[in-house]
Formats: sequence, C-alpha cells, structure tokens
Amino acid sequence: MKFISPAVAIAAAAAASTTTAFTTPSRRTPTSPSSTTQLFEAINRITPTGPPFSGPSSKPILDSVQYPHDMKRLDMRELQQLAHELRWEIIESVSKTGGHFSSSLGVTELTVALHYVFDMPEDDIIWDVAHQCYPHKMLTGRRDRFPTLRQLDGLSGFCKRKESKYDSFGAGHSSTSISAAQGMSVAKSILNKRKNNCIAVIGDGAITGGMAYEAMNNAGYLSSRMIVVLNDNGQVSLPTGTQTAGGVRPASQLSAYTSNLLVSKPFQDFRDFAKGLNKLFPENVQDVNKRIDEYARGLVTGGTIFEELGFFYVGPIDGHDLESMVPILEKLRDSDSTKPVLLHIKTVKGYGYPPAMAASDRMHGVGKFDIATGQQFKGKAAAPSFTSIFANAMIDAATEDRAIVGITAAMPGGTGMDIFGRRFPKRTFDVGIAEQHAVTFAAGMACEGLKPFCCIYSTFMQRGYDQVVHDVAIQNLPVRMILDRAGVVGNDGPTHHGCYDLAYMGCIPNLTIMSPSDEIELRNMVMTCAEFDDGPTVLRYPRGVGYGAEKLQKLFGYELENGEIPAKGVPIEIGKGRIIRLPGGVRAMSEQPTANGSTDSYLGAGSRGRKREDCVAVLSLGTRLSEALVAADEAEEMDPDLAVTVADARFMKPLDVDLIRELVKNNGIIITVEEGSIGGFGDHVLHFLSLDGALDDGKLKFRPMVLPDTYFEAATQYEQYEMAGLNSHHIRGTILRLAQKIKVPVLSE
Ligand SMILES: Cc1ncc(C[n+]2csc(CCOP(=O)(O)OP(=O)(O)O)c2C)c(N)n1
Repeated sequence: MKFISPAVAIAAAAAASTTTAFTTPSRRTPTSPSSTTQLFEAINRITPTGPPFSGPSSKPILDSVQYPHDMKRLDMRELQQLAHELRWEIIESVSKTGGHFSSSLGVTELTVALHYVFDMPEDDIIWDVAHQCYPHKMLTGRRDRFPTLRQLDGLSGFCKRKESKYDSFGAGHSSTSISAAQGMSVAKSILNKRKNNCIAVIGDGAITGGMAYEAMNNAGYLSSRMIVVLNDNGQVSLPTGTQTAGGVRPASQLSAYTSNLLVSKPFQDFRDFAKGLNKLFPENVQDVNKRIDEYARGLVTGGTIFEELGFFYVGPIDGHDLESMVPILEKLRDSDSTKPVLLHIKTVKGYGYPPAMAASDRMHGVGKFDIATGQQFKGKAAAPSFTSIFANAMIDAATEDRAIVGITAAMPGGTGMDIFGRRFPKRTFDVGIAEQHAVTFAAGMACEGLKPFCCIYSTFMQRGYDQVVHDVAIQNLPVRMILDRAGVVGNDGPTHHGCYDLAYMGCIPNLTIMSPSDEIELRNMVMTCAEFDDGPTVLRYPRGVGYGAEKLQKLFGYELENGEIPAKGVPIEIGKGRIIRLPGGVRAMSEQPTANGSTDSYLGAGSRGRKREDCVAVLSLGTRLSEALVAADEAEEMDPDLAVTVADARFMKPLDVDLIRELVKNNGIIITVEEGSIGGFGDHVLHFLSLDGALDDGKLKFRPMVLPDTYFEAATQYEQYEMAGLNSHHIRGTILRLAQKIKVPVLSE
C-alpha cells in the first residue's frame, strides 16, 4: 500500500471539501512510515477536485477572535475550525491585494497553536523573514486592515515593531529570528521577568543562512531558554527547484539532512514526544517510564545536528496537526528547563489551496488572482524586465566565454539566474540564503580564472559587505557583483529597498561601479563586466521594465536600425559617461562631444544660455535619466533663456572627470540625480568638484538629488519617488529654482 502522509491526506480532503462545510481531518495513524520524497511525490499526485475552489460561506469562529486571548476558550475542534476559516480569510484577502501567499498558508495551524498556547505580547514569537506572518496579523487585531496590505499607509507585509505590540521583532531579511529570540530570552532572565517564552519560527530556507547557526551555537553554549520551531517544507529558494549545478533539489544540504530524518524515522505520535519531553522536567517529576522514553526518543530521533549544538530536539511532527502540536507546545511552555529546544515540524507550503500546492513556485508571491482557478491577473508588461534583459545578456556573454558562471543566493527567479540556469545548468550555482558565502565563493572561483557573476539584490548584498571588502576588493579579484532591485522597490517596503549600495560600495577602493540608464545600456554593461577582468565590478539596476524601442528613440534620441533594439550588447569604455541632451532639446546620441575641445558644439542653442546662470547641467546615474530628460524639456519650455544639458554618468567609479569638467566649464548650475541614498554618486561628484577647485570662485551652484535620509514604507515605486522628490517635476523644479526662474523654499520641492 502506498503511503500518503497525513498532511497530504488532509490537503486532499480540504481540496475536496472547499465548497462544502469543513470536516475535521481524521486523526492520522501514529506510526505510518514517511519520507520527504514520498511526501512530495504524494503532493504531486494530488488531482484536486476543483476548480472552482471556494471557501466557507461564513467564518463564525474567526469573527469571534480579535486577539489571542479570545482563542483561549476554544476547544480542539474549534481551533481546527479557526485554522480553516483563517486560511480562507488569507486566500480571499490576498487574492484582492496580492502579496506573499503560500508561506502563510503553510503555517496557519502553527500560528493558531502558538497563539493558543503562549501569551503574547508577554511571550515573544519571532517570525523569521516574516513573509509568513499574515495569519499572525489576522489573530492580533489587524484583520480589518488587510485590504490595505503593502500599500501606501497600509499594513506592512512583514512584522514591524511600530505596527503592533504583537510584532516582537521586525524582519524582511532572513535568518535573524534565533539571535533575536536569544537576546530577548537572556534579557528576560537578567531582568527577572515573570515569564520567559521566546519562540523563533524559522523556515528550512531561512535556516540556510549562517547567522542562524551562529545563534544556535551560542544558544546551546549559553543554555538560553527558547524554542526554535523549524518549519520544514522542502522549499529553500525562490522559486524552488530551479536547475542549477546542484540539480533541482532544495539548495541546502541541511534540507536533505532533515529529510533523511524523515526517511528513516516515522512521523511521531505526540505521546512519544510527551515521553521525550519528560527530559525537560526536573528529575523528581519525571515519570518511571524514563527508560522507555529514552528508548523511544533515541529510536525516533537519533543524534541530530541540533542536539550536537546543545538543543533538545523534538520532531519531526506534522505541522498541520493541531492535536499533536498543541500538547507538545504546552509541555514546552510548562517546562522549567533552560535548555534551548528545536521543534521540527513538517509542513506543506500553500497547504489547503490546491492551485498553490500544485504551482512550481507554490505561489510564493502573487498579484491579484481568481480564487476559483488560482489564475493571477497579470497585465502584459510594455517591455521586458531589467532582470530578464540582464539574464539574456549574460547568456549572450556566456555563450562566447566558457569562464562565465552565475551565482545566486536563493533568489534564482528574482535575479534572472533561473533563465541563465535553464541555458547553463552546470554553470549556475544556488548557494541558499547565504550572501556572505556567495561573495567569497565567487572570489575563490575568480582566483582560479573563472568569471563569476554574483547576482544578489542590492538590499541582500548588505549581508556580504565584509566579504566584498576583504575577499574581493583588497585582493582585486574580478568578481562581477550584479545588484538587482537597486533604488526603491515598492511594496516590500524599507527592509527591501536597494538604496545604500552606491554609498557602501563607493567607498571601497578597486571597485568599478556602473549603472545603466536604459535596457540598451544594461546589455552593454553586462558585456563590459564580462570583458573587464582587471578587478571587481559592480553593476546595479532597478526593479522594473525597460522603455521599449519607441521611447528609447523619442525620449533618449537613440537612432535604432529598423527601429529595433540591437540584439546584443557591446562593451563600453570604462569610466566614460555620455551627453544625452543638448540645450534646445537636441538629442546628442550621435554627436557626442569629445572630452576636450568640442565644447562649443553643444552650447547656446539659438537664444538660449547666453548667461552662465541660465546654463544648467543635469548629470544622472541610472534610470532617473528619463525623468531628467522630461524635466529638461519642460523646464526649457517654461523659460526661453534656459539652456539645459543632460548627461548620463554611467559610472560612479571611476568618475568621468573629463565630462564633469566639461559640464562645469559650460554651466553655472550642476544637478546630480540618482536612485540612492546620501553618500553615493552626488557626494562623489561634489568631492571631485571641491578637490578640483571648481567651487573655489563661489560661482558654481551644485545640488545633489538623492533619496532623503528616511525609510520609505510600502507604496508603489512611483509613490516612493514622489515622496523622495526624484520624479521629473521635482527635477524640473530644482532646475527652475536654481536658475532663479521660480522662487520656492529650498526643501519644498
Ligand atoms: C538575507 C535574505 N536573502 C534572501 C531573502 C529572500 N527570501 C525571502 S523568503 C525566502 C525563502 C525562505 O524560505 P523559508 O524560510 O523556507 O520559508 P518559506 O518561503 O519556504 O515559507 C527568500 C530566499 C531574504 N528575505 N533575506
């Protein structure tokens, strides 16, 4: 007889009963043998009865629970019903707003169990990454705010201390929960707090991050009282199962390890655990079954890596079975032991919603979708994304150069390494959520003569900073650091913005740092990185899509053969910027002034720019260039004397000092624009201007337009650039104000 795990059986039952009233899943047979392989094989075999899928017509129990204390009176049957209603509330809500989806469905029962057993906010529950926190938010007074999820002034998609006292710790980046829980636990004990229950919930993806091991090593050593719940769903990267040099297994040996615990050991009945948990109680209250207990526990769990680290290991258990989880958590709560505990639960990502369970990415992050079918409503993008343009350009480069390899830290989809991996599976490496390792791994490859492209979101590269300095830059190794999602990122909010890389990379010697203004430039820069082998390079570009051929011609002034974007990129000269717009609106793409000499060629178009104070240069780095061009056109339209030049710096390091000197020579006003924080491109230009003496006569006006010194909450990217003052009308305002064409207070634009 083929084994079907309880989780799958329940899921299949849920799938079959979505249109009918919820029936309590039947209690599983305690000792059924199980393995992860069997589990996932079984999931793949599910043929849901739908579509159409739909939830319960009413949610009486969920309606009665606003805060965790409302749950305390519920019995087991009602808790199960609560989990069912909660799951469907999430499905219905996220179908209207989009957001992280399947991780929340996977921890719905766990969330109910934790809030039932523990007493937040006195007890602390720390959600790692916190992309799975929707059920937690629903049960802690925020259900009515879900229509505003991840929108301007709305509910955050992650945990946030300032949003609720039930959010013990803010997150967004992974692998921090165990350290935070440990810190809280130690603090509670030093401060003699009445209770000390600190629970970190961490996924098998997040636990691939080195910080999780640093914390576990220390927790075992300090004997910190805390519970780590390892939520093991066999999904590590996004999307999982992308072809890489490791095949399509989850990018984690630990995941294989915990799977093996299942291969050889049965899913445990909670009574076995109850015996095992005796160990956490003082000797005198342990029952006489100690020897049986030891036998049972040893047989079931064996020695695990977690026990070697000093944890009391409990598991694996079915994380969708409240009847098992609740008594185990109660025992852990009531134990006086100070030994850290690792509770290993097995769950299914997307559990209870067949389209999510069937999807290859488990519907990890979704836009709005149709509940009945699971189909997402995705509008057709006007042009390909920068991510896919990058990936295809890298394929072009790698086709010609066998030394090129790609590395991702668990983000194959987000970085385009899934596209590259399909073409070059043996040259693609997913290292798990391990950015530090990714950078030094790339450095090692570079030592041997490979050309590694280390593709990491700007925000996650913050994790690998010392590795960039110590392992790459000091040794001048030609690692190509590709930073996707540079600038503001929209609805993921402040933890995910890629605002700081220009500042944190700019101060490191040996780096070459470039940023494309459009998709043609992105391709060219990929080729430039591929070709340049004399030291490390950084290529940063934003979340978003390209402009398309028409706009590239009209706004930027490209002269495209047959009106088509060139199929392949070509390397550009390191450290050379370009002038895009000349005064009077002429696009300069085909008549680039040389570095020295031809300055008059773009000065004084007609009657414009007769006075130096009317001559303005906007020097942009990155994709704000299009905004600068619109601003320049509009500003000149508003004033017949203005002469605005727009230049694309392309490189922050090395700066094109010839271009800057040329702009200084011909303009009384210089404005820099970038999608980055203070300390980036504008500061590098200002630094050069002052060292070069350009500011000495007091006649040059300079303004850096950067992201202000604040955190932007979730909103659309456009709204965030509105708040930041970096859209075209802000640039236009700055031009007009500095040229004294309008009078507005300095910081009011
Ligand atoms: C430092 C860091 N790198 C990458 C990510 C992107 N990321 C968000 S969730 C996730 C997968 C997490 O897997 P897991 O913890 O198992 O949770 P699951 O999604 O499976 O529920 C990744 C890679 C991140 N949040 N933080």
